[in-house]
Amino acid sequence: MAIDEERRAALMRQITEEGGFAYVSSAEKAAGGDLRAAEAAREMAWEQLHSGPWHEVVPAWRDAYAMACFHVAELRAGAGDRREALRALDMGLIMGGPLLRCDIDAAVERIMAEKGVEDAAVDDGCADMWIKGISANGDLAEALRILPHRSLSCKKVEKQLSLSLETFICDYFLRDSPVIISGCIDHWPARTKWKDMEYLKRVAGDRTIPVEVGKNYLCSEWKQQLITFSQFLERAQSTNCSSNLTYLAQHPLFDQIRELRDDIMIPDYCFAGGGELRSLNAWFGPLGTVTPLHHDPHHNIFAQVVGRKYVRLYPPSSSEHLYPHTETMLCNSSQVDLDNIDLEEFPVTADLDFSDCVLEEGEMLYIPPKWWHYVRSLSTSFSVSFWWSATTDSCRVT
Ligand SMILES: O=C(O)CCC(=O)C(=O)O
Repeated sequence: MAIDEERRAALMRQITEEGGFAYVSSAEKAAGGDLRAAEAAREMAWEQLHSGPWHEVVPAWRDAYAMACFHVAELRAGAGDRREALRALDMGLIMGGPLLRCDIDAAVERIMAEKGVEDAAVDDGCADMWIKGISANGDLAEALRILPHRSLSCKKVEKQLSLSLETFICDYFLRDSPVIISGCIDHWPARTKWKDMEYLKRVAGDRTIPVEVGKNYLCSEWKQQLITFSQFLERAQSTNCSSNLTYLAQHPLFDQIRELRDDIMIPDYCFAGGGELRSLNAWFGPLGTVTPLHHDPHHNIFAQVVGRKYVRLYPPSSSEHLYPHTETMLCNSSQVDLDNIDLEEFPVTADLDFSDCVLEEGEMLYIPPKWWHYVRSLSTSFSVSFWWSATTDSCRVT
C-alpha cells in the first residue's frame, strides 16, 4: 500500500532542506520497488538518528527513518519474507517519527492477519508453568532474604478494596498519598492471557522489542538490545543471574502491539485531576529485576498483572537524604544502592522512614508524582504503569 503522496512530498522537501539529497534519491527509487535503495535510505536515516544526542535529532529524520523502514517492509513482505518485514516495521515504530504511524500500524496488521491463520491452533495446555519465583502464599522469610535491609518492618502502604473514584481523589490523590487498590483489574483479559506463553508467542513472538540487560540501569555493565518477543520469553524462562537479567522495562509496548493493548483497560483513577494520560509502559521480566530508587514527574497507577513485586516508597520530603545524582540525565535517581547501602558515603539513608509493600498479582499501586520508588520483582512479573498529569500539577509544592 502506498504512502499518501502529499505527506511523502512534504517530508522529501524537509529532508532536502536538511541536505539529505542522497536519502531523497534512494527513497524515490525505493518507492518504485528497489529494495537495495530502500535499505540504503534506511541506513542513511539510521546514521542521522545516531549523529548526536537523541533530543537533538531533527524530527524529519525520524520520519524519514520510518518511511525507509516502511519501504523495506513492503518489499520484503512482497518477497514472502514476513519476519524481516515485521522487524523493519517494528524498528520504524520504535525509532521512527509519528508521520507514518498509521501506515506502519496498518502494514503490521496485514502481516499479522496472514500469520494468524497459520498459528491459531497452538496450545499445549500447561500454559503458566513457566512463571517462577516466590509465590503469593510463599515464605515471607524467603522474600526477606533478597530484599533490602529493614524491608516490611516500617509502615505498610495502605490497601483498599475497589476504591471509589471519589474516595481515591479525596483521600489519596489530593493528599499525595500512595495506596494499593485491589479487586479492580480482575476482569482484564490480560490477567489470564499474559500467563499463557503460547498466547504471548502467537500475538507478539515475532515482534521486535527493546530490552535492558544487566543488573540495573545505573550499573556500568548494563546495556540495551533489540530482540524478538520470543527470544525475550526464552530468556525470561531460563535461570538468570543478576548480571544478565533481561528486562522489558519502561517500553510503550501497547502503542506497538495492538493485541496486548486490547487485554487491558485504562483505570478510571487515571482521570483524576482532569489531566492527560502521558504514557502506558510495560515492565515484563523474570524474578530479580530491580529498578533502583528514583522518582518520576507524573501520577502513576502501577498495575501488577502477573506475579508480584516489592515496592519501597519515600516521600519527596526525603529527597535531600536520598542523595540524588548530580548529572542532569540521572537527577531523578538516587546514588544510594538500597541493596547494599554505603553507610560511610550515605550515612542517613539507612535510618530514614519509608513505606513499602509486596504488590500482589491483581493489585494496583498509586504512586504520586515525585515519590521515590525502588522496585524488585519477586517472581516472573508483568506490570503496566499508567502515567498521567493533572491540570493542577504545575501548582504543586513538593
Ligand atoms: O516495575 C519496575 O521495575 C519499575 C516501575 C517504575 O519505576 C514506574 O512505574 O515508574
